[in-house]
Amino acid sequence: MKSMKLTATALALLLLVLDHAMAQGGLKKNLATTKPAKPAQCCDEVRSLKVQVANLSSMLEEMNKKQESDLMKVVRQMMELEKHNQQHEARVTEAESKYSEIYNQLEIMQLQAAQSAPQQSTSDAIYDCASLYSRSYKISGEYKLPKDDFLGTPELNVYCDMENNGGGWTVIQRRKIGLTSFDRDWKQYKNGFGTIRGDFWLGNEHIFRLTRQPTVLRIELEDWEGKTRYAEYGFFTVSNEMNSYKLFIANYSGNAGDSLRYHNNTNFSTNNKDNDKCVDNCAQLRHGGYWYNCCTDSNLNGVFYRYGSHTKNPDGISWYGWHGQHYSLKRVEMKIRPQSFVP
Ligand SMILES: *[C@@H]1O[C@H](CO)[C@@H](O)[C@H](O)[C@H]1NC(C)=O
Ligand SMILES: *[C@@H]1O[C@H](CO)[C@@H](O)[C@H](O)[C@H]1NC(C)=O
Ligand SMILES: *[C@@H]1O[C@H](CO)[C@@H](O)[C@H](O)[C@H]1NC(C)=O
Ligand SMILES: *[C@@H]1O[C@H](CO)[C@@H](O)[C@H](O)[C@H]1NC(C)=O
Ligand SMILES: [Ca+2]
Repeated sequence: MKSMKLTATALALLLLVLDHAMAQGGLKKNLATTKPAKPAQCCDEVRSLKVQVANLSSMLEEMNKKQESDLMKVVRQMMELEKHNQQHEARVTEAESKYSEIYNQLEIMQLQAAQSAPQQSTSDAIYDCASLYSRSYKISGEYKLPKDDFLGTPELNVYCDMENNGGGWTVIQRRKIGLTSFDRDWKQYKNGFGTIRGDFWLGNEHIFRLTRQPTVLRIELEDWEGKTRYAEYGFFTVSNEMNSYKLFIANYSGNAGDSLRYHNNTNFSTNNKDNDKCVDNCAQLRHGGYWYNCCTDSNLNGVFYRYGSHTKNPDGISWYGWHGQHYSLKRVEMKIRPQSFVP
């Protein structure tokens, strides 16, 4: 664009010079009436300038054509990329549904076993994956926790990790597919959303109930290079809704950094409920629901950015203690287990 403008200016200048030369030619002509001279010289100059103008005009035209074709090339490349992206998403969705099918059969068997098991006393109650584990359900997958009148808990579908780090883990959050939006309101964060084998938030109300007994939180992270890190908190609980699901954590260990500490003792915020400690609206800025302070040292419910765009935004799925604020992770899992659990 710039070079085109320059050329246009040059062309204008040249035309000015041409004008000037013509004027001078005219003057010379006037003089010629009194004093005979060589009119051929002036006309040669004008002719050569005219040729140069024609030359410049054609160069300008050529440049315009080239720029147009460059632009078309970029547009075509962008369309190609977009198509590629869509194909990728379709493959991910397809893979997810295949995965679900495979596990469906196994899951039904697990559910039947869990539900036909007799419940004698409260200590035998199935209220999380740890209690299923101690009843010898040691295969990871989706389970249905029965309604418990004594504990006042409703029926709940959960994903149990029965294999990693001793098993008995109830998964409360997962990010791995990236098609489910986590920019949701208070009510959705309260009751939970997403698919239990894919990306989901279990729900603040359920997390509150599950963490009434002393609970351990384990956070597993994976980056786009396939490396993994973890952060574990020996103590984790959230308050009830009246107290805005306020977060308490303690006793960090791990290799990812203590990036939830900054969020300790803060209320939960969503895009329609600003409970953060900031003049800004952190949930709206970071596009998620979380225990926002002012605003983040981690943003595990942020926006899922795919490889290529994962380092460009401040509202991604970040854990500052590992990759800083501008790196959106590829995979996250948050899971809980009673402190008293013995593998
Ligand atoms: C314009 O002039 C340059 C050099 O003076 C020459 O190489 C080129 O071929 C000319 N272009 C046209 C279209 O006449
Ligand atoms: C943290 O760990 C210490 C040492 O194991 C323990 O005494 C303390 O009770 C733990 N804190 C919480 C809040 O669980
Ligand atoms: C958290 O929420 C409670 C009520 O839900 C409120 O009393 C308290 O001041 C809030 N704390 C902060 C730090 O905003
Ligand atoms: C969180 O705050 C509590 C006090 O409310 C404190 O005991 C605990 O150590 C803090 N946790 C971390 C990880 O700093
Ligand atoms: Ca605010």
